[in-house]
Amino acid sequence: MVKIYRSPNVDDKNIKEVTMKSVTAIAPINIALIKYWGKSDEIEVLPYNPSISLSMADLYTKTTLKKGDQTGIFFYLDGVLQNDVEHQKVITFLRRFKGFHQAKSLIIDSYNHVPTAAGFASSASGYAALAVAANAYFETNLTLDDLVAITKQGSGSATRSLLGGAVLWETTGHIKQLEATLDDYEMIFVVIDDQKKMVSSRKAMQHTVKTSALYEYWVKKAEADSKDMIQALKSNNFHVIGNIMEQNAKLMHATMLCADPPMTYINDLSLRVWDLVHQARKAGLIGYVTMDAGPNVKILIHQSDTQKMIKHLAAYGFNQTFLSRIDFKGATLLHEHTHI
Ligand code: 2P0
Repeated sequence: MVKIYRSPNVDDKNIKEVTMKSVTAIAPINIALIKYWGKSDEIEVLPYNPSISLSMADLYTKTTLKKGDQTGIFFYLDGVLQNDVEHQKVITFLRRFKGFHQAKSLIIDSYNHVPTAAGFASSASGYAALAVAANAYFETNLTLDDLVAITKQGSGSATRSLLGGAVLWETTGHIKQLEATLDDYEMIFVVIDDQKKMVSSRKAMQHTVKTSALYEYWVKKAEADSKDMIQALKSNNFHVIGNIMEQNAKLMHATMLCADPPMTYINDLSLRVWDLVHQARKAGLIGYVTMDAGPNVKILIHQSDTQKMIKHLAAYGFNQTFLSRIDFKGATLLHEHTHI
């Protein structure tokens, strides 16, 4: 049976529908070079330290908003009508757009263009695409700052998916695109585990902030790393970018390991891949590793070296890999159709 989800406060007599159209937006996922790990303000969703990410051109979410035939809010992800919990998340997010309350019928149709069973979370691209689509659908004409303020309520890292290239998310909550030449950069994603993560990043970062003996040091070091990364990106120094990225990821995971009780997303296979990339580097094949809230490994590399690295990993049994180039557009409105 199909459930009907109604937005609250709908007054049938007084409905001004703005919804005679369909809008579609896409947003890239992003991979952090300098990680976001902990909120100084849980309500406003402000990060303790600045973070910097690269948007990914080939991994994205595409979301269409359109009027449905039935009364209610219907949220589909990859063609599947979502459960109550997922509907509530989306409705809570969309309530921040003026005009949402007046929508008596709305279909949210979202597709994650990330290889299936890859175990890569796409909440960042999902909320960024939804924000940009909703801004057009409800004709709210929000500024980038306003969009950031809404998007971070969905997921902090989603703010960085609003822009392309290298993106800085500051502790004040603002985002900006950094000066960087990244044309020949690529990211290899090595699939270690395709299962949903055991502990959500939201919970894991709260636990780390509260209990990790390393947390204060993490914040200071991430601030310094951000400054150094901004310079390295500006001068397009691949080795410096890669080294800072690797050190920063290690410190984030070490900070989690120092939480009480300790926690980690790294497993023995992640470490094995990390080691293989190091061995390759010693032999002159240069790639740098980062990891997020899961055991999968990402490798930043020049496009000309990608196939060699993939072969090297496959020789040791790591043959589930996929690639992305860098995205330079950020979240983008694709089309807007008005139906008569
Ligand atoms: C990042 N991660 O900078 C870090 C590194 C995961 C590891 O941002 O609580 O989903 O919704 O703001 O943005 C994942 O955390 O967390 C994340 P919330 P989010 O990419």
